[in-house]
Amino acid sequence: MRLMYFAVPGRAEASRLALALSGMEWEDVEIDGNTFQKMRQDGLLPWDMLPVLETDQGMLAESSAILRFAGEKAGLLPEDAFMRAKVNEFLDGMGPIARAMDTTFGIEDAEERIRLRKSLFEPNGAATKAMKTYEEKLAQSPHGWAAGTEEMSIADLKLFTELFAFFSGNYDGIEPSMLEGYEILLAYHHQMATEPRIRHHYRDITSDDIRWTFLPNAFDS
Ligand SMILES: N[C@@H](CCC(=O)N[C@@H](CS)C(=O)NCC(=O)O)C(=O)O
Repeated sequence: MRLMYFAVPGRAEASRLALALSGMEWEDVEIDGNTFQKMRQDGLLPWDMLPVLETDQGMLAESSAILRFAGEKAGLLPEDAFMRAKVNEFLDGMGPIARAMDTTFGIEDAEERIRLRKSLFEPNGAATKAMKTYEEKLAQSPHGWAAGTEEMSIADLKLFTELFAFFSGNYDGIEPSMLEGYEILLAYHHQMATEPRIRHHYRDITSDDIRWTFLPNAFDS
């Protein structure tokens, strides 16, 4: 199988993690802008977007669908139907923050882009609202996992990779200091980053890598 996405964590990192933890054979294919346009023109993208997972049964699109597929193979979905639905609820519930960020990508004027991104983290901003909601859900979770599961699930892979990647420096206007005061999220970061499979996956990542936000002590200072 081949997972195809741009050379950033973004909407593919959770699936990359799930694929890695599944033990299946797969290839991580980084796509540049020209290749993306060509794939689009050639009709290779079911919904005209990335990520996609090329499988021997055909092309699978939509990051959450790919994550569910890879997560199932990795044993990262609960057996109980209700709890599996709660995991799906969490994946879908994370939509607003991603959509809010999406509105900033096409803005060419850097000042305006930065202003808009910072506004997402103001008291009534979409990012603030989402982060408070995540904290509430984590506080209610019996084992500290995102969707209230007994074990780590794909909801955790998505929350951990998509949320903390915002603070990597890759998105101008968003800084690690914006996490200050979010003690529950920071404790959750520690829980995820030190989870043995996650820690092992990122064992070769250094602090100058775009994935530094997934390292155990990333936000200590
Ligand atoms: N709902 C889709 C959204 C995918 C999406 O927005 N992909 C972006 C990259 S993160 C993309 O392909 N953008 C290129 C474009 O729209 O031209 C998913 O979750 O996979």
